[in-house]
Amino acid sequence: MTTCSAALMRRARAVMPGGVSSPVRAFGGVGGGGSGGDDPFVVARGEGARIWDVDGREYIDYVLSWGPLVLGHAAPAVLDALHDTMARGTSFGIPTELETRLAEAIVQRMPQVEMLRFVSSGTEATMSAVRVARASTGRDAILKFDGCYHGHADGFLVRAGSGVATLGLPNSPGVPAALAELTLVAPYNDIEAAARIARSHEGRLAAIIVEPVVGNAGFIAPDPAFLPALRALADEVGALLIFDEVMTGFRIAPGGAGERFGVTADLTTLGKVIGGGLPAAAYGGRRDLMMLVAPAGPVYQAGTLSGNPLAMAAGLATLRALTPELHDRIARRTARLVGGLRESAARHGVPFTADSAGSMWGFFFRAEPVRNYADALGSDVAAFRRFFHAALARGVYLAPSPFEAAFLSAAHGDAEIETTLDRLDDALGAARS
Ligand code: KE4
Repeated sequence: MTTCSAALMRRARAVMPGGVSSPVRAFGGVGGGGSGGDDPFVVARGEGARIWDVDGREYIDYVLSWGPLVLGHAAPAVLDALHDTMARGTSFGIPTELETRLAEAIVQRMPQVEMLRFVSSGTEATMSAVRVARASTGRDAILKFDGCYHGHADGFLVRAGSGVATLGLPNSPGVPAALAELTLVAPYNDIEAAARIARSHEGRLAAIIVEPVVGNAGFIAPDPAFLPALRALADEVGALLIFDEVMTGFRIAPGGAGERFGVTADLTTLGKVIGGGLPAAAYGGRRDLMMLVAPAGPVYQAGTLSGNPLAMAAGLATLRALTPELHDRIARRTARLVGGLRESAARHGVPFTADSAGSMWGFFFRAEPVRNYADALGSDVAAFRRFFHAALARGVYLAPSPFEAAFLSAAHGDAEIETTLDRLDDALGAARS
């Protein structure tokens, strides 16, 4: 625990619940939790692949603001775009060309997104996409998957992942039972269970919503047949298929899950990368569905800062820099890191599984592959906690929870990867019980 961080966290806890603006930042998954135990460090600045805390300690960062910073911290292209944009004002609540240009950039990269609406968070994107699905089908129920996290809108806080899983909250108080009952849950990668639930609620199911690659129960890849089967199941029961790509968007393939898996969702939600580190998210998809959204149609959704020029400029600069070649280079380095970690764990005789998709990756302390949330819960969380702190002490910042994913950026060069592998090899040795 660093001294300036400790003092600042004491002040923060006096005026904010747990001293944080989002629960997972409180290190609850690794022994902290806002009670003054292993509290988080307070960050002072970031540049490229690195961050520095308020005591001057340096870390190679693999959380990257939970996904947005695919170019790294303070990327020059993003800063230049922000400087140019803010000189002309920061917000108007009036149409700007910037939001059209970012929308065109997204539509051009993701053919399954024919039209979209910007919002300011992934939560707004997923709640709005579900509203469109319910309006389009006239049905109320949704099917989600155990351990998947789609933001904190009431209906999604049912067996959710990410911070909900980290804090061991089965669901959240404050969500009316009448709403929670509309959210059906199946194990990830279990198409038989999903089909059983969907068919038993035929005529009631508005949408199946899924993380095409799970990043909120730790990193869990779909079985090859899973997403195609969900597409067929949605068509069979007359429900829409929603790919929640808030985390996977522009991380698992230049064109997202549609490109990587060859499955076309009816609606797609995006966030994180498309804001380049500023608050921006979006929902989009089939034109006939999006034309239901006000003012084109009757489905209401609005937002004061939606399409904010600064966020649009940062997102546009990010997507412009993220060429398919750069995407593939980051993906190859991610695979190199994951392969090196597997080799280290094997040398240390540590039960360990790791995987990646593009520039998104994760690991569990468990010998067998993790295919669903139950498997993730069965991993060695105590070993994860020891490893997290051993890595942090060696200048590597990993997600402070076994139920989160990790990321890479364009700023993580070969030198960062090799340094990280050396440090984490040492941390694995130190973390063995
Ligand atoms: P936000 O409302 O946090 O912008 O997005 C919600 C969301 C929706 N869908 C997916 C697949 C997501 O991963 C998220 C948010 N991800 C978490 C990290 N697991 C955000 C970090 C946090 O909660 O502080």
